[in-house]
Amino acid sequence: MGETSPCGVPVLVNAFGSRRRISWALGVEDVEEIAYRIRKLIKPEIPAGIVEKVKMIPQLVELTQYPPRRVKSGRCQEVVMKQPSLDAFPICKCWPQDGGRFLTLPQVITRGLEDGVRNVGMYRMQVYDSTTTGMHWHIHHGGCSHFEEYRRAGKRMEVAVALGGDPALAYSACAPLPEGMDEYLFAGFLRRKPVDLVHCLTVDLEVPADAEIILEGYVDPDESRLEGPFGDHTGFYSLPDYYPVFHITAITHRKDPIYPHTIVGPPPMEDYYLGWATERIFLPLIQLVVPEIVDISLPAEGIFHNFVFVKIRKRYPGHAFKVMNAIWGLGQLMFSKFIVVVDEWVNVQNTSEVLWVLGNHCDPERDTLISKGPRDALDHSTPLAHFGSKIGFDATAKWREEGHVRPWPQKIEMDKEVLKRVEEIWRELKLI
Ligand SMILES: Cc1cc2nc3c(=O)[nH]c(=O)nc-3n(C[C@H](O)[C@H](O)[C@H](O)COP(=O)(O)O)c2cc1C
Ligand SMILES: [Mn+2]
Repeated sequence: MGETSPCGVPVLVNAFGSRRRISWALGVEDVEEIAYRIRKLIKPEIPAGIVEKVKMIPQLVELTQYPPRRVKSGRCQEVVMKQPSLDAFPICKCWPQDGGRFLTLPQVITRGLEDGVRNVGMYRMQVYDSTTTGMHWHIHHGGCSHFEEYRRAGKRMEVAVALGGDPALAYSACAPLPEGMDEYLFAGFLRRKPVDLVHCLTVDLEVPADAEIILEGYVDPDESRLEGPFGDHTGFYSLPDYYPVFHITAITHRKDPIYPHTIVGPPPMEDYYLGWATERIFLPLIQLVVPEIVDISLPAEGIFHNFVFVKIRKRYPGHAFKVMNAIWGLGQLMFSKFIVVVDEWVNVQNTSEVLWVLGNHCDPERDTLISKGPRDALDHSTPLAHFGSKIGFDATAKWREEGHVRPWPQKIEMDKEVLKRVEEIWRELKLI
């Protein structure tokens, strides 16, 4: 995992690359523990007695302890490079046709011109030379939305980039938080400890004190440059396109920095596990708005947005279509290209089971809904960039009220008694 590069700086790659690793990175044995904490917070079981109610107060007060804290100094500024240069770091080229070397795990920090609220997003950065890079924020993302504000005002935008630090920081940078919510506040919640921030040296922004490496600089609204190609997490090269240029004004780092890196490509790669953590952690929040959703799965083959399998507790005719529409309206789930809605008994975590039910339960004409809207910037199948169609499949059992007048069959299941008897026989024969 930790390799020392020719420039002497070790590379850390694949730190998030399994369910166990991403859980450990977020300080838990299983990310479901975080989902449980969120569920408790948004739906606390208010006890009846006054004494029990008072006992709940510390749990609620805990929330107020997470906002980031400003500190005077931090390890990320132990060394200030006299001549800032990216050549000091082992920034890698990943795939043969890549347009160059890319920073792949940067926390890109900006501040809104209008509301002053911080955004931290993970947007890859192509190295053009020792002090300039690309800034590949997609049109739908927070960094780009801040940049638009600066463009309208005709001003340069200051940007800081943090590499490393508590893994909760990098995770928060790629988590689909609602616009206007500070990712470092969320990181504080995840690690149950505020994120310490220090002020930058050449820009008016704050960065995590414990980060390994900090790049400070700016983007100019009047400048763009061809970025890519890049072997992307879709499993295909994303095509070259014009993006803003990041100019570095300072680089600071720890005394012995470690350079964090990830390689994306045909799934599953490391980013799949970051997405999986999001699927688990954000489920309680999705359920707050769409409570009939029992579970959701974004299988690796679907690179997050292509396939979304949803298990619902169906209560009324057309319910599956209501859920599809809700998902298309929910934050970054708006990119969901193929949604499959199934009944409560289906295990959406098992792709094979979902495909089996989809094939059996779906009449393509009656049970599909084609919609239109924003599509992921990396999707090369849309006729136009960023805009296209989406389809939902209602793979629930159909009701008479939904126009299905024929009887609906039962799923084959063995009698419990028979299963028990067979197990007994196997035990007698010492087969199990
Ligand atoms: C390894 C990795 C690389 C990513 N690269 C990009 C990228 O180059 N551009 C982009 O817009 N989003 C990229 N993303 C996705 C965003 O980080 C993610 O959608 C995040 O929620 C955006 O946050 P925001 O809404 O604050 O902008 C990447 C995610 C990961 C995990
Ligand atoms: Mn954001």
